[in-house]
Amino acid sequence: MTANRGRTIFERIIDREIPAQIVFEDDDFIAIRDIAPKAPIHLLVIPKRHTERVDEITDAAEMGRLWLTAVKVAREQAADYRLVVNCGEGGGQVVFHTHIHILAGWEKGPESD
Ligand code: IU
Repeated sequence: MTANRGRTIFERIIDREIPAQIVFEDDDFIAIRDIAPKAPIHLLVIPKRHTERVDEITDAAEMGRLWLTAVKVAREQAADYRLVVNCGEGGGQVVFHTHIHILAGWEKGPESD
């Protein structure tokens, strides 16, 4: 058995070792509710293939599928939304498995809360 050392929380969620509120899943992606929401709706769209950060994805089709999935999941939740990617420690990234934040649900836009 491979030890869990080095695997991120998101890989453990994908493998169902840790529970999460899953709002979407297909063969390549999973979308969950953020455990510490920074907006009324705060989801994370996570590719199942492990990369540490979004700029490690070099295949245009793979990057396209990631963004198309984020937009699809976002539009199922809200008419308007914000997509955010934190890339690297200096960019505010805390979990080093690529993910896109979907933030939405404010009454009057992101600065209204
Ligand atoms: P970041 O882009 O790496 O900074 O975002 C990581 C997000 O993962 C952050 O918003 C956390 O609240 C969220 N998160 C989570 O939803 N569940 C967890 O178990 C952990 C972090 I650790």
